[in-house]
Order: sequence, then structure tokens, then C-alpha cells
Amino acid sequence: MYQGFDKETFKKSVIANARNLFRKTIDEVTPAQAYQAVAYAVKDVIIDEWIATQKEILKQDSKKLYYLSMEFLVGRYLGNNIISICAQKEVREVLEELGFDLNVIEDQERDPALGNGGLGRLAACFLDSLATLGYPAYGCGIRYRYGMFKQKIKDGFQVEVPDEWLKDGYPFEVRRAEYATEVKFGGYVDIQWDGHKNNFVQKGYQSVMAVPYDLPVVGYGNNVVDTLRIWDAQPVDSFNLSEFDRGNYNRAVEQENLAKNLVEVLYPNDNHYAGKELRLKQQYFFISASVQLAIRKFKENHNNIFELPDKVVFQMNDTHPTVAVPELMRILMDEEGLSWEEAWDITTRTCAYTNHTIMAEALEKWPIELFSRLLPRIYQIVEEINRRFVAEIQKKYPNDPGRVSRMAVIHDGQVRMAYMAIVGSFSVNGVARLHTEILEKQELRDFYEMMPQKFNNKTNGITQRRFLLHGDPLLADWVTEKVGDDWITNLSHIEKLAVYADDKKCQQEFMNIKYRNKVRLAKYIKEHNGIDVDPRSIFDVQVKRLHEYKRQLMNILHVMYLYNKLKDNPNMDMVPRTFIFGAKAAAGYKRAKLTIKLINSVADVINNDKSIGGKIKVVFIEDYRVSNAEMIFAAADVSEQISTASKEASGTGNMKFMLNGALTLGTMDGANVEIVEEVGKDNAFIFGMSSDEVIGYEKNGGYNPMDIFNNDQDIRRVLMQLINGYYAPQDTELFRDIYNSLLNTKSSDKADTYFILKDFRSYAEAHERIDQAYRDESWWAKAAILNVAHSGKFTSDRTIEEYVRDIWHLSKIHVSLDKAAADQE
Ligand code: 26Q
Repeated sequence: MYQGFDKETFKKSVIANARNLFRKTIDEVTPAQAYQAVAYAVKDVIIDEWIATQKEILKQDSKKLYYLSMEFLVGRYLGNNIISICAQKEVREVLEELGFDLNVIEDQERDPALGNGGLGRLAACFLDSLATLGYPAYGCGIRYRYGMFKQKIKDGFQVEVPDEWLKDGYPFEVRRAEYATEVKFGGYVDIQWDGHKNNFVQKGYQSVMAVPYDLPVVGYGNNVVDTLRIWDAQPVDSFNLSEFDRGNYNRAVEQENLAKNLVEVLYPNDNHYAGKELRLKQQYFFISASVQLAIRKFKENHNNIFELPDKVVFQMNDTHPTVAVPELMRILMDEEGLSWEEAWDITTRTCAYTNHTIMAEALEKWPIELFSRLLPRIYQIVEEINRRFVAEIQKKYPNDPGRVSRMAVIHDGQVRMAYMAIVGSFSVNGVARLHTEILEKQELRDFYEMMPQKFNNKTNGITQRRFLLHGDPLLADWVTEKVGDDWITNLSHIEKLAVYADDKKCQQEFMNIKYRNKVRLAKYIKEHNGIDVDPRSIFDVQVKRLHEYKRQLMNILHVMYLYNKLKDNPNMDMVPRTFIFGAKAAAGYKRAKLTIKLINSVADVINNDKSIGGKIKVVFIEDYRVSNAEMIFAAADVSEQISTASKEASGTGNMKFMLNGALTLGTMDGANVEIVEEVGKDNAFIFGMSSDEVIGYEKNGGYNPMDIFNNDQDIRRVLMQLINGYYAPQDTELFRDIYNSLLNTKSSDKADTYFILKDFRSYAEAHERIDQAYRDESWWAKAAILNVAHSGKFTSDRTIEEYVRDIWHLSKIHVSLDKAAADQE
């Protein structure tokens, strides 16, 4: 247990909080109030470690990582923090003595959902690992007033409801008004000659104050607490208005509105670029504030700015934070007085870039008009970056104008953010081996050719502390009983489970745990969906953002196909299957939303058809998010990872399922490739085209889904059911768009771009293999245990160690609490 934790003190703290916050005795508070009282008490325990860690970082003069990200999908804090201070048992006991159930209290917390999906959740896992491994790190992001929307399902359709996560205040955050920082937008650049050089001064701008809120990131059992710093926007008070603006009422109102709007809401697009002005403002807002503060902090105890790359590294989480490159250049030149060459040298040794997608539609390209109007000084710098880079290309590849137009940062009236990120960074990494290979050989080939030394792979990972220790306590205890608890901070130890895979008793124990987790999920489904599902059926799960490339559509088409088979032959011998979906669609993504409706329509028909004896059930879980995800992974038998090969950069849900002993049904895409490599092809169900085949068709054509439609009557029947009212008797045209997306007879070359029909048969066969395999309980248990045992590679602890070794070069800090206590005195 954590050194500083004392049960009696903790109990008193909870009681005192109830009194101070709510003027109530502890027996009077509601569960929501009890949550607050407990959360503040836990924060109280953490706060000394937090202070001690920051003092230690200062004392050691450690190099610091700034992980710049528009998204941090941290999920609930309370349960995770209690685990990290290793006081779960004690807190549970204290609460029981006070008449509360810890699980119920944890359930009161709203998920801070400051992210969309994989990229945001990865950032959260990374912070957990950084703190647990003892590395000095800051997450830098935005304190959106509204995070990812809450999803309601009404009449089968998704309805978005605002996520008011800050409504009752958030106990774990600390406002740091003393670090407020001004960020400037718009206006023009005044060039002033001072007799030696030109000075660039932004004038006539609007500004906002960026005010940071800090959230603790508690390392597991090591007293290290890092910081997630999220920025709020406040209007600058009129005293701060420059001479130029004083008395300009309109400008004052505009500035006030700018501050109000800036951090209002997270854009709910996942893997899709929307060229919205406000989005670019958000990007510059949090980047300018974060970079300014990092430099200010550096200068507090260093006087040589050339040492910056030894003390600071900025990791850019995709291209969203790429304005960090020109912003750092601006500060170094305009504020620190360095030359271009000096500033560029420092910048390109301080910034690093992670690519998370090769989907063309997700690539950020900002129109010059917008970019230069919003960020006039930054745009000048981008132009100069581009001018010099183009010259470099021409020097290296004379007489090859194609290269210049393919590679220039500014091209066709747009700023290409990925290219700026590459040019301005010393490291460019993909997030799984296959993804990095595709970047090098296809998408970023020209860049790889010109600067191969920058490119590297960092296969993603997940934190076992949230996704096993917290999310699946039964399995966690079982693993600990078998192999000890080292896996909590060193997941490679979980490998030792493999020796139990053949042991019949262990197999039974494992299947029992899985069964109890399925009962827990079945209860949740009954409560939330009113659907009865049989925990003895196979729980076949696809939970992730809804996107065409992830092919939820293929999954539901296969359910329709299976249902047809069952209708034709009600005695068909099959293991009962529960198909579970969970997915949010971007609010403006029509086809994705229609796919949700299709899933729910199919669910309605099948779940209410008594004639099939409950052999198939379909469940759409409303509002898929981190908190229910933990329970869903724990209950899964089959993990659907069925993206069109080459499209999913990595995937991380795949790893969470594996860790919880689900078998992968997947394509050879993203990190699935490495999962299969670890667990063996025999312990997974792999199907479909390879990424090379997909890329081949995309390049050369030659695929016509109509051929499949014409020649495969089962597929044809399913597709016809999309447009004959089988699942939408009121509106036979409802699913026409989905039908067209697969077949569009007018232009067949644009149909089925994600190769759903092409992969369908192979997918259906893989499902049959699952049906057969599940009948042999011993085989299944063995394969599931081997999945858990071979999941060691996929901890984010391993990923972070690789980033540290190859890119960040950080050193660990050690925090002992006695010292913290001594410092206090
Ligand atoms: C861009 C511009 C404007 C508005 C929104 C966006 C935007 C927002 C979010 C673009 C992309 C995203 C999210 C991308 C994402 O989550 N990618 C996923 O990253 C995971 C972590 O590396 C991978 O595992 C997934 O494969 C990848 O899809």
C-alpha cells in the first residue's frame, strides 16, 4: 500500500468533505455527493506526491516531455487513482464502514471525454505509463467545456446530447491562474527596422487569455505524479488591451466572444478532417500557450536557449499540434532574437511527430487564405519554411519538378500540415509495423527517400492497469494468483500464464471468470437495452468509432446473412451468438449514422423473432465510452477487428480484447499483424485480403462488386433486403444509400471502396470456424488463456520505453514521500 495512506485520516477527510461541501453529515449525502467527498479525499492524498514530484523534477533539472494533443480520453479518474495509490482495499473498507459501495460511488463520476477515440485514448494510456515508469512529462491539451457528445438511441437513430462533464465541478482539477498566458489571433504584421535587423510585430490582433487547469496523472505505486495541463480560454480584461485597442468597444466584444467560443466543444470527427476555422483557432490556442509556457519554464533555470533540445521535447500527436513548429520558430526569433538558422536548428531538434492515419480524408490541409488571416506571423514563417524546403528538394533532386509539387509544404493554395510536421521534426513515427511500412513505401515515400533517418516505428500499446487491473478484477486476481503481481508494472511477466493453458482446472477457472463477466454485461444490457441475452452464448463484440473503413457494415450484413440461413433452416446447428455493437458516429457523417440505424433495425427484427429460438441476438450498446468499455472487453469472447487491410493504422481496442482473453476475428491490418505474430495464427481467426492486394486494386482497379452481386445469391439476397423493406417496412428507401455505397450501378468503380463484398465470403467462413471452435470448450479456453499470456508486448509501458530510448531520451525520477513530508515542514 501507498506509504502516506492512513485509513482513519482518509475516513475523517471524507466526512469533513461532506460537511464542508454540502453541509451534511455523511449519512445524509446522496451517492453523487458521496462521490465528491471521496474524490476530494483521494485528491488530498495525491497532492503531496504531486508537489514532491514537481520539486524533484526541478531539482534534477530533468529533461521534460510535452505531449501535445488535441485529445486526452482519460476516462473516469476516481477508480484509477485509488488503484494507483494502491489503496483499493482500504478505501473499499472505509466506504463500507460509512455505508457505501465503492463501485456505486465510482459509477457517479462522469467520464471526462476529451477525445474521440483511439488517438485520444492512446494519449491517456501514454500518460499513465509515463507516470508509472517515472518519466517527467506533461500532457498539454484543451479543457473543452463539452467533451465527446453523449449518445442516445431514439427509434434506432443516434441522437447527440451535450456532455456537460463540468456541470458539478471536477474534483481532480486545479486551476493555475498564475500561469495564464496571452494568445494572439489575426491582425497584421508590422515590420520595423531597428538599425540591425527587422523586427516583426503583430498588430491589430485579438487576444485571449489561456488559463491552465492541471489534472494529476498518478503513477502506479511509485509516488510519481505527472501533470495533464488543459487550457481554458478567458477574455483578456480591458486593462490588458493594448493602446491601439483601448476604447474600441466592438473589438472588446469580439474578443470576449472569441474566448467564449474557443474551447466550447471538441470536434467529434474521428479520422476525418473538417476545415473549420474554429478548429484551427483551437489548435493555435493550446499550442501557443503550451509552447510559451514551456519556454518560460525553461528560462527560469537556464540562460542558454541553445540547450533547449537537451531539456525539452515536444511530441506532436498527429498533425493537429503542428503549428508548434512555426510557433517555436516565432518565439525563438521574434522574442529570443535568434537567427533563422539558429532557431531552425533548435526547433528541428525539439519537435517530433507521430502519424496516426493514412486515410486521405483525414489529412489536414488548411487554405492559405484562412491560415494567413488567422495567424499572419505564423504564416510568414510557414512560407519561409516552405521556401527553404523547396530549395533543398531542388538541390537534392535537380530537374525533378514533380517532387517539388508532391512534397512542398504549401501547395495548391493549402498548407499541408503533415509535410510541415515532417520537415520540422527530427522524428516521424507510425503506430504499428505495417502502418510504418506503408508510410515509408507508399504514402510518405518521397519523404522517406529524402530523410530516412527520421522515420521509425512505435507500435501502440495500452495500459494494463486500467484495462485489466481496474476493468476486469476477477481475471486480474486470477492472473496474480497464478503468476504473481509483477505484471501490473511489467506485463511481460504475464507470459508465465502460458504453462497453465493446457491445465483443465485452469481452463475451467478461466471460463468461469469469463462467464461471470458475461453475466455482469448481460445485466447491464438488460438494464440499458431491455434485451435478454444468454451469457452462455458467444459474445461477439465490435466496439469502436463508426467509420466505413472499420466495416461495421460488413458485420451487420453477415448477421443478416446468418439470420437468412437460420430462417431457411430453423434446426441449423449453431452455437448461440450475441452480436454486440457499440459506436459513435460523427454528428455530420450521414452514412455512419444510417449504419447505426441499420444495426438497430436488424436487432429489432431478429431479437423479436421467436422462431429462431434465441440463437442470434443483436445488441447496440448506447453511448460507448471508456467506462463501459472496460466492462465490455472483460466480457468478450470474440474481438471483431475487421478493417479493410491497410486502413487501420494500429487499433488499440484489439489489444484490450486480447488482454482480456478474447480471440481476434480480424484482417491482417494495423497491429492485428503483430497480435497474430505474438499469439500464433492458430489462436486467432484471420481472414480477408492483404494490404498489398487492397493497395493493388486501389492503384490498378479491377474490382467490380457487381460481379459478386451477380454470382453470389446469398449476398444478393442480403443486399436486396436493404431496399425491399425487410428491415424497414415503413420506409423501403431508408437504406438505399447503403445499398448504393456497395453497388452504385452507375459508376461501379466508386462502389464498395472498402471491399466489403470482396471480403464477405472469407469473413463468413471465419465465423464458421469460430462456431466450430467454440464447441470445444477446452480448446477455446486454452486459446483464450494464450491470448492473455502473449499480450505482454502490447502494454503502453513497452511503447513508452521505446519512445524514450529512440526519441525522447528522458531519465527517470525517484520520489520518496518521506522527503515530500520533510519538504513540507
Ligand atoms: C482533424 C481535423 C479536423 C477535425 C478533426 C480531425 C481529427 C480528429 C481525430 C482527425 C483524426 C482524429 C483521430 C484519429 C485517430 O483516432 N486515429 C487512430 O489512432 C489510433 C492511435 O494511434 C490508432 O490505433 C487507430 O488505428 C487510428 O485510427
